[in-house]
This record gives sequence, C-alpha cells and structure tokens, in this order.
Amino acid sequence: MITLTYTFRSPGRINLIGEHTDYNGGYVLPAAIDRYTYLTFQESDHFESYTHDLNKSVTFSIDGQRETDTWANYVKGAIFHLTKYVKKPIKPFKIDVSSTLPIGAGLSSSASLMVGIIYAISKIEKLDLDRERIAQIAHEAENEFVGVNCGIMDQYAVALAKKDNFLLIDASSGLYEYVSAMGFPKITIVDSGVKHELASGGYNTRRNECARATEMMGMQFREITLDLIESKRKTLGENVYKRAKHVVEENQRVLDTIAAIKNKDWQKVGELVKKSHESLKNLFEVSTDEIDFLVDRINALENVYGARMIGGGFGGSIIVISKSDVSLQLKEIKDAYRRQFGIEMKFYPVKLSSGVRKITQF
Ligand code: GAF
Repeated sequence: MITLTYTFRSPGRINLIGEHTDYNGGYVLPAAIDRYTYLTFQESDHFESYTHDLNKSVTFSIDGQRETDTWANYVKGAIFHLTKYVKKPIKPFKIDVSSTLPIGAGLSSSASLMVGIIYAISKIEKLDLDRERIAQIAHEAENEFVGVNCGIMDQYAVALAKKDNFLLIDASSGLYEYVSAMGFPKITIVDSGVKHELASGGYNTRRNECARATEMMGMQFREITLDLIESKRKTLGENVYKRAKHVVEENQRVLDTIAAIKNKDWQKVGELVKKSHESLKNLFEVSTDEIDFLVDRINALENVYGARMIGGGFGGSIIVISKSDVSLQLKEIKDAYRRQFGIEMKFYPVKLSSGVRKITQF
C-alpha cells in the first residue's frame, strides 16, 4: 500500500506595534517571519505526533479529554476543534514536527503549530475552509483546549500574512488589510532567553483588568477617550486605570505607525515603537528586568530607530528596527547581558514572510 506524505510550512510572527489590544477590540500590526514550524503528515491507522525540538512522541485519540502533556494538547486540541467544526471524524495521521522557530520565545510557536495542523488537514482532506476560518478554529482550540485566553492576532498572522507586508487587523470586526513594508528598515529579533509562558503568566490577569475597565466605564475601548479615563482614575483604581490608558494610547500608536510607514518616516516608526515599550513597561507592566536591560541598551545605539518587547510579555523576544546591521553591537550587549543575568540571549535578522502553506507531497 502506498502511504502519501504531505509537508507544510507554518511561520512564526512578530508584531510591529499594537500589544494587548487584540482582545480589547483594538488594532494590531503583526507580520509572519521566515522562521517556521515544518509539519509532515503521513496517513496512519492512529494519531501520533513527534516533535524533534522536544524529542517527544505522543499517541492520542480525538476526544475532548486533555492530556497531561502540554505539547500534546496543542496538537490534539487543534484536531479536536477542527473535528468539532466540520462535524465529522478526521482520518488518523502521523505528524512529524520540526522547527526553525524557537519555542516559548514570544514568536507564536503555538499558533504556528495549531494553525499549521488545521490548515494541513483541511488541504489534505479538501475541507474547503478559508484562512480566516482556520485561524478562528485554532484560536478557539487554544482558548478552550489549551486554556490560554489569547486574542486573535497570532492565529490571523500565521494564517493570513503576505510576504513583505504587515497585516493590520481590526480585532473588533476581524477585518484586515495589508500594509506594504517596501523600503522598511532592517528587522532583527533578540530572544531574551527568558521563557515566556502565556498560560502561567499574568496574561489572563491583564485580560481581566481590561474587561473590568470596559465594564466600569460602560463602553468598549474604541469609544473610551483619554479624558474619560483621567476623570475616572479614582473609581477605576490605579491598576485598571493604567491598563486602560495603555490600550487607548496603543491603538492610536498603531494608526500613527501606519501613517509613518506610508510616509516612509522610519524615525517616527522608531519613536512609536519606543513609546509602546515604555507603556508596556510602566502602564501595562508586562516587561521584565531582563527585557528592559536589553531594550534600553539597544535603543541607545545610534543606528537603531527603535526596539521594544513583543507578544504577551513576561519574557520572550524584542523587535529591533535599525538603519544598518546591528550584529556587532548586539554581540557586546549579549556579553553584558550574560554578565548581568547569567542568561544567553540570541539574535537573528528576519524577513517578512507569507502565511502557512503546503510545500510538498510525495
Ligand atoms: C499573545 C497573545 F496570544 C495575542 O493574542 C496578543 O494578545 C499578545 O500576546 C499581546 O499583544 O501573543
């Protein structure tokens, strides 16, 4: 019997600006990068998945039961929620997973994996699902099966991104448009080496604080003005006040960044990126000492327009926008970082890539 093998490539994502705005009905500006999860599907008589990065193999059946192993839940959850959506069983596969995308570095390795699995099965089984739907199923699976109450940004970016473009998403409507990155300066990713774990971090706490803000003001974030937040400061309490101020200002920064990109005003893009970091550090309070150490030093470099933390926070990666190559300076910062924290950081230039796709069939 001939067993068919199919291979797919699913990217990681960065986010230029618009952090912690997606689950608040706001704007985000992510892009896919040329770091990928590779998924090879082989027809089988049972479900099994092997990850090269973790050197781990799991065998599972498709039911609503969570596994004890977190990684298994990403794979199983994606297939379970796909089955739930299409309302029919999916035939079993052996899924081999390898990656050039670091896990837990704030570059959406989980969305890359889950969107990749759902997209691959929908193609192999000719399920006729559009990319938005695939992102929504992956999002539901991450929320309900894995238990991380994330927004839609990561899944949309992995599913819908276009090479050499940013993706502006309006999370209140799910509408999106591409913003050309033609002529955009160099982008380097700095991985702080501090593992970011959405499920165990303060992500859900921040989400609850934001929900409290809209509840207390009786309107959605897009209608809330800075004046209103100031006038309600006492009633909101200091934490809720700070979270709300971040969200309202960050939404405006996304729109200002798009205008700056269209004008090819990279200095302005850099300023907005730096302001976003200040706000994530002081108002949203999701940065860490390690990340701030790196961001401060990188932002002091002459050829850097701006750098900031990306993703949920509490560790992970930093995006650096620069006029020219920053490798030599980053090597010095890497040494200083090791001396200060005893942690190895990594850095690599990235290019904006396309969303998930099939690469081969044998
Ligand atoms: C994580 C989440 F998955 C996203 O939905 C988003 O909220 C982000 O943190 C913060 O902007 O990546």
